[in-house]
Amino acid sequence: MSYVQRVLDKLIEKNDGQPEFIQAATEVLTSLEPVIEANPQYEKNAILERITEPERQLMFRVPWVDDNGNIQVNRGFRIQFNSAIGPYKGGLRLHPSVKLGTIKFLGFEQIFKNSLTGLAIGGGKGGSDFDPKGKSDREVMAFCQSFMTELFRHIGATTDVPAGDIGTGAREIGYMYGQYKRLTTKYEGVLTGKGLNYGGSLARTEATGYGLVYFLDEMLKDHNIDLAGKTVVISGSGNVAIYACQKAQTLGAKVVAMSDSNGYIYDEDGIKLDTVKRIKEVERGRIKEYVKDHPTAKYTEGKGIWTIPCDVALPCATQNELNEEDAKTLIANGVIAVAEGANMPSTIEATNAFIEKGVLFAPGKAANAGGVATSALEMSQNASMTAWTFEEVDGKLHNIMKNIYKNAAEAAEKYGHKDNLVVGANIAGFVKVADAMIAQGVC
Ligand code: NDP
Ligand code: 2IT
Repeated sequence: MSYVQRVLDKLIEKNDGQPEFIQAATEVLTSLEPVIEANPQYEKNAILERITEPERQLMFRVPWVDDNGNIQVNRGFRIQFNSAIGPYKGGLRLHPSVKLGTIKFLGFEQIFKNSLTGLAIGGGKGGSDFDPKGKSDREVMAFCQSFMTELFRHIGATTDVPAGDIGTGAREIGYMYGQYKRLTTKYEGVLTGKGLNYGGSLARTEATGYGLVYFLDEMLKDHNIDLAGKTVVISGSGNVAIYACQKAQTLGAKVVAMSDSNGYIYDEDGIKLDTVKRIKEVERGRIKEYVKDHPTAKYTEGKGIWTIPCDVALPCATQNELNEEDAKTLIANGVIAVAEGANMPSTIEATNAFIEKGVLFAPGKAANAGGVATSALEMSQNASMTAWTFEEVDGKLHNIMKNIYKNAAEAAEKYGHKDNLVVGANIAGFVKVADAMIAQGVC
């Protein structure tokens, strides 16, 4: 039995009830086969056993008082997965579906993503099963303060730097930053995605979505395809989806659909992003309200966004939102490219279906790395007590995304899987971390 298979079997045995983590580990480890075979030092140094075991996993009680005076209890998580190439770095997810296995899969992906950025950031992730939806600002603040009251002792500007993810935006980061400062008396870059008037970086809000489209554009250009004039479908209508839509529209594409967890809108004239931004960023409302402003658009309750014919699909909501059947529908409708804004939005079967049919496929850990890369730029600005212009940050982001594409494409070709960016991204991300682990000895 191969080294990869032995490690995977053991992981499955040891991580009962963590299907998403097993899914992510299976995808990564399987695609590393060629590099593992060519480099026996990885097995000799037990790199796969070590890289799949978090350095530290924190789980804690988060009690807070709601607006009716009742005590609520949530569960907090922070997984400090790998610090071989830099301080732990990764977002905080606030969503009722969050379990230990969710954070573990996200933290594991983050190791390779962060390595791909070329910057000095290790892998980590955290969050809670707290649901910010429908809560008052005061309730969100009470939760965030309680969450940070435990988390603060485990993080720091050169130790572990959390950021946003699903359910965690500027409001939540602000409340958490205030509490960190109060508990530690330190004004430091311990969180990224901060407000612009207290250490945040210009272009961080836009970075994941913009970066996704920069990566997509690079991949299309490499195959002599122009994004301008293409029809695009984007799932989700949160931070990543909104700025992916903005950049795609700027580059001349026509975005015709967006969604939230209740349903999707289809606007054949092209999505009016100002309306989506108002509903989502200002009113914290539902996507169905879009049709009130634009009655020719259509709202459909439930899943089904992938049945809309398009040239480019950008899944930007959540994990496993695009399954094999969705992939077959997209392929039958002529999709040319799929680029993942979310983390692991395509199931393994869906990914394989795209690759087998020659659909250009950009895996999340490469395509959505612009967010964390810009977070690392925010850390640099905080450490040097400077602030760069929007153009400076955006220019660096653009270059980083071009480099990630180039490195992933070259690694894929070098190991005999030309154009397979799943293999290429996993290998390119892995090698840097694995070599650093070997250099640092058994730890
Ligand atoms: P937001 O909270 O801003 O938006 C999430 C969007 O996805 C919302 O439209 C939400 O709908 C939808 N969604 C979330 N969970 C589900 C679900 N279980 N089923 C259906 N729809 C769902 O989060 P982000 O835009 O920040 O994150 C989106 C994805 O991108 C995540 O996978 C995240 O990990 C990933 N990502 C984020 C980065 C960032 O910088 N923010 C960086 C890299 C990746 P609703 O409002 O109805 O819940
Ligand atoms: O999944 C991700 O890369 C993020 N949610 C962003 C993490 C970060 O530290 O900016």
